[in-house]
Amino acid sequence: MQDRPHAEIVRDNLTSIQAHILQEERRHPGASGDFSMIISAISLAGKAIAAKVRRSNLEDVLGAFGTTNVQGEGQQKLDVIANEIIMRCLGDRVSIAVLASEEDEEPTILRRGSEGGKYCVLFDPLDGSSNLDCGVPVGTIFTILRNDPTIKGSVETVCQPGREQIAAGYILYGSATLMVLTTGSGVDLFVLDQSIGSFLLVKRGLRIPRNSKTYSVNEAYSAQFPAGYRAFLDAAKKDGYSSRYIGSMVADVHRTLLNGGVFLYPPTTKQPGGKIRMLYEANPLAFIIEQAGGMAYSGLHRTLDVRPTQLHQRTPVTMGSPEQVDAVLASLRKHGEGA
Ligand code: P6P
Repeated sequence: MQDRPHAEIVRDNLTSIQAHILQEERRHPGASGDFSMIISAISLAGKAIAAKVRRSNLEDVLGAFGTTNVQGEGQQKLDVIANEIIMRCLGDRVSIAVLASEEDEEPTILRRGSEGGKYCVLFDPLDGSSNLDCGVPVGTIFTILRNDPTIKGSVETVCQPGREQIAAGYILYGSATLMVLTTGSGVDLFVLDQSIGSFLLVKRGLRIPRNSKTYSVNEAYSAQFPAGYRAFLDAAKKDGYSSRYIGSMVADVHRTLLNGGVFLYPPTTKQPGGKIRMLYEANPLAFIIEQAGGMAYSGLHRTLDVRPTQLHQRTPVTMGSPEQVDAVLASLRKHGEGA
């Protein structure tokens, strides 16, 4: 089947992310504008974090902060700074009930549903931050869920299957600062024009290539992978695949979104449940990949159908082009695992 063009390249108008969201909002009669205010706050946080990342080798913001986060990982100074920036940008948005961050053990309750909290925002403030010191791209990942005021606990409120997401995206701090966003009607790409301080729409309706012979995995752990994953990688090598692995999931998934292929973080003997966090890494990125025509699985389960039970739970991930993800799933089924 002929692939749809990978995207509609936007050259005619200058459309900022704010204008784009307002246009999208007009497609939903009765929209209150609360949602647009959240996306605008995330865009502001992204610009502020980008400024910090760009200057990270000039200011004392690199290296370890000296504490460990709930994941038991050493926090980088910029992890803490990025987390604070996002909290400050989102904190005054009256439509947000709960904020949850990779860096914080518990969610932050800003206001109860009865006080107007319609949404929950979850985020990984700086994914891949351990790569910062060597200039490797890092990213902010975010997702927006509806707040159900009838649910008492903040953790229970945010532990929703990924298919409930109403928006998700990431900001990639790389050679350029990019924002990729879906609100459930396809995937759009924005680039930060630093000369005017605005994220501008450059591609509308991104589509992932159906088939591309590239895999992205940390092969150093392959001896620890279940047999089905190892068999897929062995077959791929014989079938002329190339390998690309940056070690920052946002960068690896962004490349996969644009060029195709498959990103994998399988279970290992060291982390049998996988390493990638379900709620604020796997789910938002899976939503984007699916909205672009790709597939995203956790073992043999569609990632967006998994019902989370813990805020920081982890999952194995396989996401990318349909042909490649199907090949991984076939290998897992053949070797009887991945459940
Ligand atoms: P490894 C970064 O810490 C991260 O969570 C993802 O961004 C990245 O894909 C993964 O870990 C890299 O893990 O074990 O290959 O270093």
